[in-house]
Amino acid sequence: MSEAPRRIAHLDMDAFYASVELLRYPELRGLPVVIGGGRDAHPVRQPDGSYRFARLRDYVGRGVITTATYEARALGVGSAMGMMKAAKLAPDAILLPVNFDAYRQISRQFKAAVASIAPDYEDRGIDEIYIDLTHVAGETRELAQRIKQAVHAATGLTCSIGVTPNKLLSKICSDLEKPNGLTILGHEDIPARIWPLGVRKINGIGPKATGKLAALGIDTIGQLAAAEAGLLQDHFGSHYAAWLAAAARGIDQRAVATRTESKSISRETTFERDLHVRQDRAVLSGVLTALCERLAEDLKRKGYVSRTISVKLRYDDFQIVSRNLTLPQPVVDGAAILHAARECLKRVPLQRRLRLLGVRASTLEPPGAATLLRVPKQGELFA
Ligand code: DCP
Ligand code: MG
Repeated sequence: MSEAPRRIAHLDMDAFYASVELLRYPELRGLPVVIGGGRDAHPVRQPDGSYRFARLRDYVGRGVITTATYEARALGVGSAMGMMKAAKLAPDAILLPVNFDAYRQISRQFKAAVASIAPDYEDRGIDEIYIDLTHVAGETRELAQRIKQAVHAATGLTCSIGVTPNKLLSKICSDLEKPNGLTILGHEDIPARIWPLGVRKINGIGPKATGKLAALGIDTIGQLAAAEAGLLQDHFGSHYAAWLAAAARGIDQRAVATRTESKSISRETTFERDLHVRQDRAVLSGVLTALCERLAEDLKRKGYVSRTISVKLRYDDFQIVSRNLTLPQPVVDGAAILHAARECLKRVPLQRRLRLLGVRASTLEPPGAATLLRVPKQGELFA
């Protein structure tokens, strides 16, 4: 059975943890920087306002590097290397501590940016996703560029994307032109682009299998594709041998495991600083309106109307409250969602500062079942 060709993207953020740190310390751009220090590595604010940064050469301990900027990688240091070993290669490199909260927040932001263009994606962890572009309109290169721009606009960071007929090839390709790369290829490009690469580039061939293959004289993916089936079976068993042979030919039927059909759709924002309902009314009002508009776009794109709108707040003490409102008629446009969200807000205490604001649409149904509720423009928010 032949299927319509798929268009699968793999997106991986460039030097992710390090790039997030450079957003906070832009003066470090262009320098070798490694992430992985503990509390000792916290930059110290100087009287003149600048920071004094820890250097790798001063590090003592058994910590390992989580990631490094490309400038540091040029000196031979990188993920999983012991820091004292790395210090011999790059003594002047700047050392920063990990800050997972920041990475998680940016991770959510880049995924939301992708979802605004291509909602079907598979989450593969903090800095990578697969995206199914098969049914997204647009020419492949233009679409991938648009996704890269959306990620950059949302986070200030660059990513690299591979687009091919399947996940296996896309995962290889997103790495080929890092950083800020875009690699698009089809099955016909495999001999020229994929076969010269080392077998280790295939996700699923680890260091052990790489060593065993090398002992058989198989170093490149092309050599693997040309290997005798019997030879592979003898050394790897029939199951893994069959997978190796298929992988080397760029064959992979796995589906992009998008989140299961959503029973609700939500949008939320964590603020840079905690906001006060009165002093920051204008900001909050703008944020709420924007969240409702984006939620409306999500609903329209996914082809739903919603009968229940909820708001979620997180206070500065991290307590979360939510309120919902079930409507007599389903809504889909931003103004109607905003109206419902404001009704919900009237029922939550608003004395504390807010860290997060979210809006959710649930009780989803296809449009047409009922006439949509339209609401005239409203005045004050957070009234
Ligand atoms: N990471 C880690 N330990 C490792 C490898 C990675 O903690 N051994 C963390 C730090 C990375 C993040 O995961 O920033 C993403 O891993 P990647 O392999 O995608 O590496 P980078 O994003 O840092 O660099 P690249 O530009 O090569 O993707
Ligand atoms: Mg990455």
